[in-house]
This record gives sequence, C-alpha cells and structure tokens, in this order.
Amino acid sequence: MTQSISTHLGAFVRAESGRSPQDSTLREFWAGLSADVMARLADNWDATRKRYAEGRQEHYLSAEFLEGRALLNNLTNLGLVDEATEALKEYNLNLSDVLEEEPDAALGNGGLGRLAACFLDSCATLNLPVTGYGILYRYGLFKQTFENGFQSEHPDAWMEEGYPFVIRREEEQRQVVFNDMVVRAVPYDMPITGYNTKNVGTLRLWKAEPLEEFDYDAFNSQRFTDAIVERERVMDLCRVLYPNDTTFEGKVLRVRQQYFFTSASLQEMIANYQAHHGEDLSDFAKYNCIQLNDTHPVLAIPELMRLLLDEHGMTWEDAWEIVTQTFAYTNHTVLAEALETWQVSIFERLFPRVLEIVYEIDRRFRLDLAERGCDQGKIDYMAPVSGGMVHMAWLACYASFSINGVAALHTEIIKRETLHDWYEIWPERFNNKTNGVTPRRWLNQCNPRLSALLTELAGSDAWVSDLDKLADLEHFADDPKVLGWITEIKDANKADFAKWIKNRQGVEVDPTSVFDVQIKRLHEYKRQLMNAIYILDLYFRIKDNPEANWPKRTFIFGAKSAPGYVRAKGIIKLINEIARLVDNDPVVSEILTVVFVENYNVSPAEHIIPAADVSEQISTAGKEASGTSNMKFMMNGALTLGTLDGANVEILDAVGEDNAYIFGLKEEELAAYRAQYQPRQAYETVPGLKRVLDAFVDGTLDDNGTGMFHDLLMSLLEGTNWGDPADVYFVLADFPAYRETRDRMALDYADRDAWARKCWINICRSGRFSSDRTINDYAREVWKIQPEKI
Ligand code: Z15
Repeated sequence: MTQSISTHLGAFVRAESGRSPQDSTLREFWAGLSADVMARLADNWDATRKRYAEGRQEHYLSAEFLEGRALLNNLTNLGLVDEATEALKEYNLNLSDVLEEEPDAALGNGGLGRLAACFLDSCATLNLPVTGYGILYRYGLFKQTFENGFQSEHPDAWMEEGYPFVIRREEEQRQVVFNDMVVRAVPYDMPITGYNTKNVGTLRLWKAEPLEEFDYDAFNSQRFTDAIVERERVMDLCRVLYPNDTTFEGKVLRVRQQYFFTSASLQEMIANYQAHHGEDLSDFAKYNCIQLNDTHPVLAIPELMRLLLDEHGMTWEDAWEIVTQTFAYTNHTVLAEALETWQVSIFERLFPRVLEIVYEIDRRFRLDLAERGCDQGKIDYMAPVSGGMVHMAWLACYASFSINGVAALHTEIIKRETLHDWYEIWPERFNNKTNGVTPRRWLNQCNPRLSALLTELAGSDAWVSDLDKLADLEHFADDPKVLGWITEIKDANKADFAKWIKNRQGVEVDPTSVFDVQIKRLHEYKRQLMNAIYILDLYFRIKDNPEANWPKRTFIFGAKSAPGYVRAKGIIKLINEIARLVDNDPVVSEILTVVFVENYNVSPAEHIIPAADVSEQISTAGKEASGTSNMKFMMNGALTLGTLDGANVEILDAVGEDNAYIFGLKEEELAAYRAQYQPRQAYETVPGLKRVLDAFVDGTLDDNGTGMFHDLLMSLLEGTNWGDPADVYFVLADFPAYRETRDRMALDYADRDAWARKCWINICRSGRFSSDRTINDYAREVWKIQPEKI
C-alpha cells in the first residue's frame, strides 16, 4: 500500500464505527488508524516470519511483556507520523488526542516485563530472528486509584473493547495437557516493528480455551450450567496477571500459567523445526536457543525433556544434551522472597509426568555432584528437589549453558552469593548483560523536542538506532547556545507535564520548580520511605525558617504496590498524607508540591520522564539488580540522585562524579555496618529525624486508624517478630547523606547553565544503556544469531 493515510482513513474509521467519520469517536479514529497500520505492515510481517522460521532463532520466554501503547511506535517506525497528523487534520483532530485513546497493554508488573518489551523492540530494529512468547492475560496489571490516599485496585480489561494490534492465529493452536484438564492454546500475535527496517518481529501471546467449543454431552444431558462452568475453569488460566513484582506467590493457577505457555511454545518450536529440518530432532539446539526471563518459564526445561522423550522417542542422554545446549537463564534479583519454589505436591497434581522428569534430573544431579566430590549438605542445598520443594532457579542453573545477571554489580553478587555454589562448579556459564532501554520509545517518541535537537546537531537521525553516535555531540557541552536550548526544551517539557497532570488529577505544579521524580514499583528496598522522610523533614525545616531562600521543588511519585503488600500500601498512604499536609500549608505549599501520579504505567512514564530534572535511584546498595528507569532518565537529561546499586554504578562510570549525585552506604560496607547498626540511635541523634518519625504517630499525619504509620515506624526502629532486624533497608543509616546530597542538588539547579551541561553529558553518554547494545551482546555471546534482513 503506497497511498497516503488520508486516502483510506475515512474508510477504516467507517469500518470501525459504522458511521461517517464526522460522527465517529476519537476511539474509533484510533481503531481505524491502527487497522490501517496493521494493513501496511502485514506483508513484511509475513515475510519476516517465514524467513526467521528457516534458520537459527532465539525464543524469548517471559511471563510478562509490558508493551504499553503501540500506535505511535508503529507510525514512527513506518514513517507515517506526518501523514497521520495531516490526515487527522482533515477531520479537525489532533494525533496526540487520538493516541491518548489507546489503552496500555500492561501485561507486566515493572522492570522485568518492560525489559522484555524493550528487547523485542531492539531485536526488530537489529533484524534479529527473535520471537517473544508469553500469555494473553485478559486482565493486565490492575488499575490503581487512590481512595482517601489509600491504593485501591480495579480490573484492567485492556482488550475488551477490541484491540487492533493482535491477530488470532486459530490454525496454529496447540494442546496443553494437565492431569485434570486438556486446554487449547490459541496464539495471538502482535507485530513488533523496528526503526529503519522492513523486518517485523512477533510477540506470540497464548490464550487458553476449552478443547471443544461446547461440551455437547453436558449440554444434551441437561447439565448446561456445568458445561459453562467447566469452560470458565479453562478460561481462568490466562485470566489475570499476578500483580507481584520481585515477590513469589505460590498459587496453583500461576504454575498452571507457566506450564501452559511454555509447553505451547515448545511444541511450536519442535513443529517448526521438523517442518524445516526434518523429523530427527538431533540438531534442535543448532537451530533454537531459548532465553528464560527469570524462573517463570523454567518449566520449559522438564517439558522439553518430556516432549523429546515421550513424544519423539529420544533417549535421556540425547534429550539432556539438547536441553543443556538450548536454554539460557537470566536472573533478575537477589531478593530471597522472589525465589520460586513449588511444592512437589502441586506438580504431582497438575503434571505428574513432568514431576517424574524433574525427579530424574534431580537424581542425576545428585550423582553428578557426588562424583565431583561435593558433600551431602551442599548437594542437598543445590538439588533441584529438596524438602518437598522444586527449586526453579537451581533447576535453571543446572540445565542452562548460560546464566546471566542484569548489571555488573548484580552479576558479581550472584557469583559471590546467590548462585555461588553453581559458579564454583560452572564458572564458564556465568556472564553479565547489563540491561538497556529502547531509545525509540524512551527518547525519540516521548521527547520530540530533545530528539529534534539531537537530529539537528548530529545532522541526521542515525542516533535513533545507534545511540553511541550521541558521543559525537558531547563538545556542545561548551556551547552556551546549546545549553540554553537544553534548558528551554526541559522547561517546555515541564510545562507539558504540568498541563497533563492538571488535566489528569487536577493538581497544579509550577514548571519553574525542580522536578524530582521517583517512579517504580513500591517496595521497601527501593526506599520510597526515605524519599518521603526527606520531604517531611524539609517541610519542618521550611516551617522553622520560612524566610530562607528555599528552592521551589515538585516531588513526583508513581508507584503501584502489590495488593497484598500491606507495608508498601502504608508507604503510599504516607506519601499521600504528606502531599496533603504540604498542600494545606499556606507557606510551604508556595515552595513545595508533592504529586503522586495515579495508575503509573508505561504511557504516564512517557509524559513524566522527559520533564524530570532529578532521577531518584535510591535503593539499598545490592538490592536493585539493575533498574532501568535510571537509564530512561539519563537519556532525557535528568541527573541521577542515587546509591551505588545496580546499573547506577555503570551510569556513574559513564558520566563521572561531576555529573551524578551519589551517596550512601556501599554494598560491601553493609554487612559490617549491620553488626553495629542501631537505628534507634540515628532516631535520637540525627538532627530532625525524631521530629519526622514522631509525626508518623503524633497526629500530624493521619492513617485513618489503620495503624499503618505506626507499623512503618516500628519497621524502622524495632524490627519484626519474624526475625527481621530493625530498618532492614538502612533507611535511617543513609538518610543524613541523602539529605545532604539532595539539598545540594536542589541548590545546584539554580545555575541553569552548569546544570544543563551535566544533563547534556548524561544524554551524550547514554549510548551504552540502549537495549540495542544489550541485545547485540546477547546475540553475539549467548544466542549466536545473525541479523536476517528481509
Ligand atoms: C522484576 O521487575 C525484576 C526482578 C524480578 O525478579 C522480578 Cl520477579 C520482577 C526487576 C528488577 O527488580 C530490576 O532491578 C531490573 O532492572 C529489572 O527486573 C529488569 O532486569
């Protein structure tokens, strides 16, 4: 199709609305324009799929893909943004208004799911033969509202009103067999377009459906309602995304989901192999590599064994050889509460044959380790099955040829601690792949002003798919004219944000204030509580001395808490109460504003990040495996206020100490610090701290009688009765250094040229945090795949 958008838009909109375009809604325009985009990419998509099916491929298995919106991404990649803008003008519509109609595909919780989405974007752009496999959740991550400052959760039926970017592929369905049900797995494919390429990759999301449209027996024997109930039991399988980030919840339905999508994906890989390379599966690993995104898809290991043994008649030895050359495992966390361990009894109930295979892997593992001279204690600890539990990470480490962490520090920690015993035996399996983010969505699309400047200064847009090119622009850091433009662009982005948040939540923010942002899942280790304590302390300091020359600041939060994570919900309520306290104070509200963005998600992030001045990356050292918002902020010219944790370490390495604000205890200092740490002493002696913490419980802040704020205080001062020490995450220990650094940062902002210079250096040195760099490293060092340009 070579005709312009305006030629067909009316027809596409009519097909959606059944009305004239003049009478159609914005939503129908969104659907119509999206349908046009799908029509335009169809042939290239088909050609890409056929091409990839022939050669060596990588399969990215992930329980989560946090895609966000698709239309602008696809319009940009197809070079259609200007045409679409013009076409909509004929109907007196704005492209940005139409884009805002699109629901976020929030099939992920946070960093891990968004990473998978960035990776697919890079694979498409780099023409790499990679396919993503996941689950078509009917309900994505819950929608968050605040009711009197408390988080409440609402279902996100994101595709109930129709979603144009997935295609059902009825003819490619598979069967997944559980002990107690047989399920049809129907693939829904989402096209993944790339920048400056015709290649279109695929995200394949499986949907569970009953084997037969109706259970005719049940219908005919007057058990109509039973038949309906049985159908719903199958549909339950992919009904909802579990809303936990970095915490494990051992629900049976969850393990069903995991087996469902891994089994369906493997069956497809085998069928595709046989269609192209013959019945004999000996060369399976030559043509296929599977990346396991955390342990959620680790059931693929015993399931591939089962398929090779039972369905394809292979010997154990041959099958194991293939399995151990196929799988690569990415670890995303060192938090103990995230480690997936399933009760043997659950496996027994759902898929006894898979359990049998897991036991056999376990038996051979134990023999293997005994032969290596390991003692029984060590063998029992490392075994895939022990204490009646299946340890998914241990299984992954044993069967995978590659084990990687997601930032340099994180990889060192898993080698030294979390997976140390495996590292001792198989050091060659371990490697680091520092995360990255796609500069298409996270710079080119979300920050058009800055992107235009980069393109103008660079003389082309080549930086969009080769972010290292920005390094050539660093000399403009000494050009006062350019520094002025950087400041103007940031101010314009902040004014846009102010309009957006006013319209969304009715909050007024001052675009001339420092925008200080922490957006990420709510977790104690991420220390939103330390941020809140700072703001409350600042509030009291301003009350003490209102005449001083306080810089104006806007504190922006975005965070969802897992619905069952009571303490995290307490922190949300606390921040909302501090926002109210500040807002109700006639003096302080002239200087400070606290905004908690409701329902934080990918598309809000696209509004927030380009407007940020300060990027809060304040996790307890050693706890944040990588972090990825830190990279998005850097690319958009916000300065990092952070600890030496995760990828912050590498950001500091890239920009140097003059261009980042680093504070706090280091990971290697924490153990010794813990031995003598007395949070209560910090409470008594650190100036201002007692006043702030007492305000949790003395009536200054109101938790509506829930006791939440008292619990937060106790978590800092007393520890818990289940054995955690007080202040597990060193909030009070790091608070003085955090306060000093953050204060200094706010003062530094006043010199806008000096500040802009730092921002520019951050932007120009962000090349290594493009997911293109990450994916090239995976492709070369782990997947051994080559670009296949159509
Ligand atoms: C998740 O979002 C992350 C790790 C996990 O183990 C789970 Cl279950 C979810 C995050 C890490 O917390 C974050 O540091 C990292 O940047 C991200 O994965 C991508 O690797």
